[in-house]
Amino acid sequence: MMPADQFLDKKMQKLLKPSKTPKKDIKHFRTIWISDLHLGTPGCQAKRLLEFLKSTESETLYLVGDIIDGWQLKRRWYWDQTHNNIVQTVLKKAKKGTNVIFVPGNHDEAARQFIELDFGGIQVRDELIHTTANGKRMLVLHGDRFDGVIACAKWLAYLGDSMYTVILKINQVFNQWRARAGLPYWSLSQYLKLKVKNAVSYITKFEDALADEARKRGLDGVICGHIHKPEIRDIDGIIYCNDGDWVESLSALIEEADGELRLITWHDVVPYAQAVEPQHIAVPV
Ligand SMILES: [Mn+2]
Repeated sequence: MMPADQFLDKKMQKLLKPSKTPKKDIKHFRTIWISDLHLGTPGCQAKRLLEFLKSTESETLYLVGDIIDGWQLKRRWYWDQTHNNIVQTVLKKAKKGTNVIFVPGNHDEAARQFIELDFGGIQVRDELIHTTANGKRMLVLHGDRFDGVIACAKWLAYLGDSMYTVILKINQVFNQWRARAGLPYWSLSQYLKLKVKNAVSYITKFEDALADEARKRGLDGVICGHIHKPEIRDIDGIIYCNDGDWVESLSALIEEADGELRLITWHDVVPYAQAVEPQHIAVPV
């Protein structure tokens, strides 16, 4: 027989285990696209992402780049249990029959050497064409190749990366001061991102470039990530979709059984989501 304390221990462990999403609350989709998770940085909203992964199921799951942030990990190691759980959850999905496809981005470009290989049921691909249930042919890629800053000068992007780290530090101190003065949290990095990158024209140029590429190839649309701006819109007859990110928007692109493409956020699928907004830490695209 089991000693009483050991028995109680087991009981307690069971009670303390985080509650699983009940089966009836799991949302099913034909396809899910997520990108820009930036695992390996404190900016990744890992808990929310894990909740999202556990609350959804799909025939195919695309990881559209910047999944693990190699740039940041090289500089400073940040990896906790939640980050492990995310990787394990994705591997488990692959094992249970979800078609998992990983399209590396610029922050996980090290994985680009494994393109065309399969790992633990995960297929690594540079880009591919997804055909929706209603026959739309969509180009799937991360999108950094069409980002002027990154394509022209890699060192400039690296510089931007360390700039953000500095900005984060300043932001922390600044907000400690604001908190003491009784003022609410204000995101300096968000403000600077808008100013420095001249965001509107930058984003429009990016979106147009991707739509052009799809048009050139005779496709119906494009699905990408990279700029951390979730979007679905028609650009001169081309469907432009961006699945957003898990640093700021906590968003995913999904395909319903009938082929309809929609953007959803963590709020839409996690039934026990609290109204508390996560605190955002900027991560460069
Ligand atoms: Mn990127």
